[in-house]
Amino acid sequence: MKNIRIIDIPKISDPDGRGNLSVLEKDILPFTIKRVYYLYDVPSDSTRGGHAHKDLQQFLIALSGSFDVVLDDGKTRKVITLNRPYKGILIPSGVWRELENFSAGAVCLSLVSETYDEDDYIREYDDFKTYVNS
Ligand code: T46
Repeated sequence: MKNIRIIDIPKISDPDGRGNLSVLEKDILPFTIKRVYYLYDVPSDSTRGGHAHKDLQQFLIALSGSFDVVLDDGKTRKVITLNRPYKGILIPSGVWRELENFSAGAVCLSLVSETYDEDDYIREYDDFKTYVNS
């Protein structure tokens, strides 16, 4: 499948039992972060996403709870469950994504390579198939 990667985020466990700290520094992601947003209070029967991006690259982390990320590059479809705050998924441009099965209290942090631009979205699956096959 297209260059989708799970990336481990360095985790620093406190030696005195004060919990964990994870940090994303430059060079972990292959893009400069231009925007950050997060999804929360998503009902368990709701789906987010349901589109692809022409240029935007994205890194998703389940900061809390869990959810499934359905990924489709026009040829193959796969599902990755995110449920750890020290692992994220890198989604390149040109990949259809749907986020579903949100657990109670799930928070999805999204770090992205572009500012918001509705023209970068492909929101119809048939248009996506045409786009990837052209
Ligand atoms: C993605 C998934 C994981 C803004 O005004 N600015 C923003 O930066 C964003 C992301 C959205 N919006 C507006 C546009 C819509 O009126 O917020 C509304 C909901 O956006 P959307 O339907 O695109 O939300 P999701 O959760 O389906 O998709 C979002 C991102 O748009 C998308 O890039 O990959 O989260």
